[in-house]
Amino acid sequence: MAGNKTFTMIKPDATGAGHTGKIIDKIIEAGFSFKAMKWTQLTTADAQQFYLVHKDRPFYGELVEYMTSGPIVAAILEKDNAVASFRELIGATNPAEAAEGTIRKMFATSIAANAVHGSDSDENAAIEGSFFFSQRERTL
Ligand code: IDP
Ligand code: MG
Repeated sequence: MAGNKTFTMIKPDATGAGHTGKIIDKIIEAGFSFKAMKWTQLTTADAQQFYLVHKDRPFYGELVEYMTSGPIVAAILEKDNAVASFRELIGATNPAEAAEGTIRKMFATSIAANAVHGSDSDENAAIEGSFFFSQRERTL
Protein backbone atom coordinates (compact mmCIF):
# COMPACT_ATOMS: atom_id res chain seq x y z
CA MET A 1 0.00 0.00 0.00
CA ALA A 2 1.27 3.47 -0.88
CA GLY A 3 2.37 5.59 2.07
CA ASN A 4 0.85 8.89 3.17
CA LYS A 5 4.00 11.04 3.49
CA THR A 6 6.22 12.79 0.99
CA PHE A 7 9.03 15.32 1.16
CA THR A 8 9.34 18.57 -0.80
CA MET A 9 11.64 21.54 -1.19
CA ILE A 10 10.70 24.90 -2.66
CA LYS A 11 13.88 25.59 -4.62
CA PRO A 12 15.99 28.80 -4.79
CA ASP A 13 14.49 30.08 -8.06
CA ALA A 14 11.01 30.02 -6.51
CA THR A 15 11.93 31.44 -3.08
CA GLY A 16 13.97 34.17 -4.81
CA ALA A 17 11.11 35.11 -7.13
CA GLY A 18 8.68 35.49 -4.21
CA HIS A 19 6.63 32.41 -5.14
CA THR A 20 6.86 30.61 -1.78
CA GLY A 21 3.42 31.64 -0.51
CA LYS A 22 1.65 30.86 -3.80
CA ILE A 23 3.28 27.42 -3.96
CA ILE A 24 2.32 26.65 -0.35
CA ASP A 25 -1.28 27.67 -1.19
CA LYS A 26 -1.34 25.30 -4.19
CA ILE A 27 -0.04 22.44 -2.03
CA ILE A 28 -2.71 23.03 0.64
CA GLU A 29 -5.49 23.45 -1.97
CA ALA A 30 -4.46 20.05 -3.39
CA GLY A 31 -5.28 18.45 -0.04
CA PHE A 32 -1.83 18.05 1.53
CA SER A 33 -1.16 18.97 5.14
CA PHE A 34 2.21 20.25 6.32
CA LYS A 35 3.67 18.03 9.05
CA ALA A 36 7.00 19.91 9.31
CA MET A 37 8.44 22.93 7.51
CA LYS A 38 11.75 24.80 7.57
CA TRP A 39 13.21 27.84 5.74
CA THR A 40 16.95 27.19 5.32
CA GLN A 41 19.86 27.19 2.87
CA LEU A 42 21.90 24.20 1.72
CA THR A 43 25.69 24.13 1.98
CA THR A 44 27.63 22.56 -0.89
CA ALA A 45 28.18 19.44 1.25
CA ASP A 46 24.41 19.25 2.00
CA ALA A 47 23.44 19.50 -1.69
CA GLN A 48 26.11 16.98 -2.76
CA GLN A 49 24.79 14.53 -0.16
CA PHE A 50 21.10 15.12 -0.88
CA TYR A 51 21.57 14.56 -4.64
CA LEU A 52 24.20 11.79 -4.34
CA VAL A 53 22.10 9.45 -6.53
CA HIS A 54 22.73 11.90 -9.40
CA LYS A 55 26.52 12.17 -8.87
CA ASP A 56 27.35 10.56 -12.24
CA ARG A 57 24.83 12.62 -14.22
CA PRO A 58 26.28 15.44 -16.36
CA PHE A 59 24.20 18.09 -14.55
CA TYR A 60 25.32 17.15 -10.98
CA GLY A 61 27.73 20.10 -10.57
CA GLU A 62 25.21 22.56 -11.97
CA LEU A 63 22.48 21.11 -9.72
CA VAL A 64 24.59 21.43 -6.56
CA GLU A 65 25.58 24.99 -7.45
CA TYR A 66 21.99 25.97 -8.16
CA MET A 67 20.55 24.34 -5.03
CA THR A 68 23.03 26.25 -2.82
CA SER A 69 22.43 29.59 -4.58
CA GLY A 70 19.69 30.82 -2.25
CA PRO A 71 17.21 29.82 0.43
CA ILE A 72 14.93 26.80 0.18
CA VAL A 73 11.86 25.65 2.10
CA ALA A 74 11.97 21.99 3.16
CA ALA A 75 8.74 20.26 4.22
CA ILE A 76 7.15 16.93 5.05
CA LEU A 77 3.65 16.60 3.59
CA GLU A 78 0.81 14.21 4.37
CA LYS A 79 -1.98 12.94 2.11
CA ASP A 80 -3.19 9.52 0.94
CA ASN A 81 -0.90 8.16 -1.80
CA ALA A 82 1.35 11.16 -1.08
CA VAL A 83 4.35 10.47 -3.34
CA ALA A 84 2.40 9.87 -6.56
CA SER A 85 -0.20 12.54 -5.79
CA PHE A 86 2.49 15.16 -5.20
CA ARG A 87 4.45 14.22 -8.35
CA GLU A 88 1.22 14.76 -10.27
CA LEU A 89 0.74 18.19 -8.64
CA ILE A 90 4.27 19.36 -9.50
CA GLY A 91 4.41 18.03 -13.08
CA ALA A 92 7.29 16.89 -15.27
CA THR A 93 10.94 17.66 -14.40
CA ASN A 94 11.22 19.85 -17.50
CA PRO A 95 8.65 22.68 -17.21
CA ALA A 96 8.34 22.71 -21.01
CA GLU A 97 6.79 19.23 -20.66
CA ALA A 98 4.79 19.88 -17.49
CA ALA A 99 0.98 19.75 -17.72
CA GLU A 100 -1.15 22.89 -17.45
CA GLY A 101 -1.96 23.82 -13.86
CA THR A 102 1.03 22.00 -12.36
CA ILE A 103 3.38 23.87 -10.03
CA ARG A 104 6.33 23.48 -12.37
CA LYS A 105 4.31 24.70 -15.36
CA MET A 106 3.29 27.78 -13.36
CA PHE A 107 6.53 28.64 -11.57
CA ALA A 108 9.59 26.81 -13.00
CA THR A 109 12.00 28.68 -15.24
CA SER A 110 14.15 25.79 -16.61
CA ILE A 111 14.80 22.06 -16.25
CA ALA A 112 17.34 22.86 -13.51
CA ALA A 113 15.51 25.74 -11.83
CA ASN A 114 12.23 23.86 -11.64
CA ALA A 115 10.67 25.44 -8.54
CA VAL A 116 10.04 22.35 -6.41
CA HIS A 117 11.40 18.94 -5.43
CA GLY A 118 9.16 15.93 -4.85
CA SER A 119 10.27 12.52 -3.54
CA ASP A 120 10.11 9.64 -6.05
CA SER A 121 9.28 6.79 -3.61
CA ASP A 122 8.07 6.16 -0.06
CA GLU A 123 11.57 4.99 0.84
CA ASN A 124 13.20 8.18 -0.47
CA ALA A 125 10.51 10.34 1.16
CA ALA A 126 11.56 8.90 4.54
CA ILE A 127 15.29 9.31 3.80
CA GLU A 128 14.85 12.89 2.55
CA GLY A 129 12.64 13.87 5.51
CA SER A 130 15.32 12.56 7.88
CA PHE A 131 17.90 14.73 6.11
CA PHE A 132 16.17 17.90 7.37
CA PHE A 133 14.07 16.98 10.39
CA SER A 134 14.68 15.24 13.71
CA GLN A 135 12.77 12.13 14.65
CA ARG A 136 10.65 14.21 17.03
CA GLU A 137 9.76 16.70 14.27
CA ARG A 138 8.95 13.86 11.84
CA THR A 139 6.55 12.13 14.21
CA LEU A 140 4.61 15.12 15.56
P1 IDP B 1 12.78 15.21 -10.45
O1 IDP B 1 13.12 16.40 -9.58
O2 IDP B 1 11.60 15.51 -11.35
O3 IDP B 1 12.60 13.94 -9.66
P2 IDP B 1 15.37 14.18 -11.27
O4 IDP B 1 15.63 13.43 -12.54
O5 IDP B 1 15.37 13.41 -9.98
O6 IDP B 1 14.01 15.01 -11.45
O7 IDP B 1 16.47 15.33 -11.18
C1 IDP B 1 16.72 16.02 -9.97
C2 IDP B 1 16.82 17.50 -10.27
O8 IDP B 1 17.99 17.72 -11.08
C3 IDP B 1 15.70 18.11 -11.11
O9 IDP B 1 14.57 18.45 -10.34
C4 IDP B 1 16.37 19.34 -11.69
O10 IDP B 1 16.47 20.40 -10.75
C5 IDP B 1 17.77 18.81 -11.98
N1 IDP B 1 17.89 18.30 -13.37
C6 IDP B 1 17.34 17.16 -13.88
N2 IDP B 1 17.66 17.00 -15.18
C7 IDP B 1 18.46 18.06 -15.51
C8 IDP B 1 19.13 18.46 -16.71
O11 IDP B 1 19.07 17.80 -17.75
N3 IDP B 1 19.85 19.63 -16.64
C9 IDP B 1 19.95 20.38 -15.50
N4 IDP B 1 19.34 20.03 -14.34
C10 IDP B 1 18.60 18.89 -14.35
MG1 MG C 1 14.01 12.92 -8.52
